[in-house]
Amino acid sequence: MHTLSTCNLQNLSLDQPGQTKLAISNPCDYAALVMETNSESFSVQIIPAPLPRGSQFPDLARSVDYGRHPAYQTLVTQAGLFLRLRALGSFVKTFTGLLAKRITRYEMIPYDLRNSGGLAMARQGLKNALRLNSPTAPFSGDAPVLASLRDHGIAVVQIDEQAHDRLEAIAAAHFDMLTKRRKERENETRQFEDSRSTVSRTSEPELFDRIESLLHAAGIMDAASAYLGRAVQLADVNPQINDASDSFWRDIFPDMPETPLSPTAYYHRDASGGDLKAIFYISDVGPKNGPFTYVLGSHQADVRRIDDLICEANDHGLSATDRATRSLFAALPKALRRKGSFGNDLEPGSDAARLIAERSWSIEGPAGSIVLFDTKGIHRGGMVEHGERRVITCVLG
Ligand SMILES: O=C(O)CCC(=O)C(=O)O
Ligand SMILES: [Fe+2]
Repeated sequence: MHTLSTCNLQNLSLDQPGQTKLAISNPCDYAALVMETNSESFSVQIIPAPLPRGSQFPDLARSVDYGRHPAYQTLVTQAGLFLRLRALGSFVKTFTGLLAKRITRYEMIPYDLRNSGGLAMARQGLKNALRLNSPTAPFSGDAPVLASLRDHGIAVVQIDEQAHDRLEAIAAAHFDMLTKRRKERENETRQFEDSRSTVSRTSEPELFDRIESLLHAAGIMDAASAYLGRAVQLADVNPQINDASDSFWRDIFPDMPETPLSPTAYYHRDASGGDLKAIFYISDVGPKNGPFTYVLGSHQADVRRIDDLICEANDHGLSATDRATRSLFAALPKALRRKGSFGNDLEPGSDAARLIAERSWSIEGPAGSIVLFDTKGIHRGGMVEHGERRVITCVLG
């Protein structure tokens, strides 16, 4: 496990603020750049990943043998015909829905359009299906954000204090609302989704616009477009609060309370079809505040498209680890028994667990850090042991 480190700082003044034409020769170099939004200029530092770029990465979802796993083994052998048919039916239903989502690139449709439903959303879905997106703007291939994203699957930048303070002030009312909502659910078992809310561009244009202009000015939108090979847009803005009362990452197998928490708990790949996320740290994040953690190089895992789709389908309903969901998952045919959220199921001490530990980068950093990552790489975050962590997670679709 590696934590964020700081080394050689190069201060560069650019002739044209806002441009990020800069090559990093040494992976331990980072640069301070002057960026500009429409109304202000601010500095951005690119934080180097702590390991050299990785080589091929195996498909770790395939490394779990559920037929021999202590929490699944008996469920696999006991599954009767009725349960097997029910599991297969459930899989086919989610898989069909998933295909429709993938054809229309559902996650690329901005929240406001998805939320309105109806014709506007259908039109956008059709446009996506026919690939009628505007082509990517030409972009310098040696820009450091893009280079880090390509090499490691992740790029971390830090914006200066003033730029961060302005964002925090605009987001304050939204975080107050989220705090109130979380308090109301204090006595219930909170799911991960209870820690998040969604900002609508229509109802909170100032916050949405501020984030969008920071992402543009910091070179993140350009890097994302170049990485994905199409013009990306800010699809979702999700303020998020986590604290030590969250339980989504603890008690993995609730019916087996003697099982110690796995060192790879909650590690997963997203089931979103392949987009990027940018997480803004709104509070300082130390080792106990649930730092975002990424397995460097895992974005280049050797995952077959069909296996990825199977994982995504299961992650939409069959990959929770309570006993009832495990029974259903265990009743699937062996070829369908795989998940994108497999970290809970990896056995401590396995080769996969060792590889994850070796290549994990835990991003501890001050408020104002922005973590841009490929959601198909293995990651986790928000597992707060002490205090509170505030972030704004943005989906670039
Ligand atoms: O909260 C975090 O740091 C990570 C959450 C996550 O896995 C995600 O947004 O995809
Ligand atoms: Fe995730």
